[in-house]
Amino acid sequence: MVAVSGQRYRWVMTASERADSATAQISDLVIAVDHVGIAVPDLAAAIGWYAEHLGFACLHQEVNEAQGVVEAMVGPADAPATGGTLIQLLAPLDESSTIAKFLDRNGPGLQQLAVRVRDIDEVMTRLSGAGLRLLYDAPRRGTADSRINFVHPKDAGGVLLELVELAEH
Ligand code: KFV
Repeated sequence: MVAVSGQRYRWVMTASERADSATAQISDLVIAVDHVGIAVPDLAAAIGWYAEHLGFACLHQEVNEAQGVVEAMVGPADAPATGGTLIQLLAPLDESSTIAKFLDRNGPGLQQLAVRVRDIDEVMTRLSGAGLRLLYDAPRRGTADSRINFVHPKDAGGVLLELVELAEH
């Protein structure tokens, strides 16, 4: 069941849909490319760059202490209504951040690809069952109270692949 919320399109799972997840095709559980994450040294400057050159709005900003980032979601102003793919700008909170390490090694650039899923627990079961390494044993808190996990880049063609299940607000 697709529901429209104030933030974006979401899959709001009914109890029977959740029960059906175990037998669903993986293509039924992986809904869309949610966002592409870009490591940046200066969040305000990056938000300004996307506004000036692509006309993107800053749709959400937060600090995620556990992930060591200050982040902003930018994209077309109507993306919340259409469920369109966003760009996540990720700046390090401090030198211990994974983003600080990424910037030191690679400089600014693409850090991750995030796919939107429903029932992240079932998707994790499928992927770990297929031999892919997940970074966390259980989903952790992501942007706007989403539930997230990551597939190790060495098991995903050199791409840090995030799984994100949006919150049901
Ligand atoms: N993309 C591709 N390859 C990568 C990579 C990346 N982002 N990060 C590391 N690698 C490669 C690296 O080049 C190296 O290859 C290997 O993976 C292991 O690197 O051929 P090489 O040289 O052996 P490590 O272990 O040195 O890298 P390290 O940085 O210590 O750890 C990598 C990883 C993926 C485990 C770490 O970055 C991590 O835990 N990432 C998940 C958490 C995260 O990225 N948080 C920031 C975003 S927060 C977020 O997205 C949120 C809040 N949200 O809701 O969306």
